[in-house]
Amino acid sequence: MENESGESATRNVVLVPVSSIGCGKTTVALALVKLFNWGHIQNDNIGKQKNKPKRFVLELTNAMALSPVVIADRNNHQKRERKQLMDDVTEVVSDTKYVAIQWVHEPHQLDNLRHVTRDRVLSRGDNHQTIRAATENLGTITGIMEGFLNRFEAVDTDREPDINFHEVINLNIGPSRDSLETVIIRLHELFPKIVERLPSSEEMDAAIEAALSDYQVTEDLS
Ligand code: IDP
Repeated sequence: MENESGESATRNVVLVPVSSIGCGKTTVALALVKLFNWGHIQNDNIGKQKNKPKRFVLELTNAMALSPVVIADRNNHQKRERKQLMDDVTEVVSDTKYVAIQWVHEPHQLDNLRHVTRDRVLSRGDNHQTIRAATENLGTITGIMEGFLNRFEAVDTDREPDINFHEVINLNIGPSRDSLETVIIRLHELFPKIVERLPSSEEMDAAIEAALSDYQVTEDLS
């Protein structure tokens, strides 16, 4: 991790979720947008196109011009995705600080993680572009989800590319309200000029409620 302090940073922070399907990354991102009006680039809103990773970075760097913090909403569950993101963003904005928001996938947590994420994905029914839980075969859905778990590469800050993270915020699978609070408290400590004030508990509750109810279909299956 970089030693450089974030205390004086006022912009160019990219939040990088490291996740599998259903952990709550879009929910937390939507709540952060409600509270802070930060940029939020959702991979699935880009649609299918030839060089989707480049397009994702283009949208991200455009959003960085408008907002001090931008959320790179895709799973980023493999090192090659994190490398592409950091290499391509840094080429455009050299002083970018990357903060990983990792939903920890340690072997002893996987059973619980599977249970929680399957329940969430199945209960959202057909409100999803690619996983139509109400009509798809259960095995197909769990197969797609297992694929993400099998490919998941934990953040390893001793090595490239994760050595380039300014900070890693680790989360356990659980209520997104808890994840939101953990992320905000740490960002306030890391970047006091950006997160000047901690929102109240009621403000965080309301942001999560709104995020859960406006949920828009945005799964990243690439
Ligand atoms: P992902 O972006 O990591 O795949 P989300 O889309 O944020 O995960 O969440 C997956 C589903 O679980 C969504 O339907 C969302 O509304 C729901 N969900 C997220 N967080 C919570 C929670 O804390 N409690 C109950 N349902 C949740």
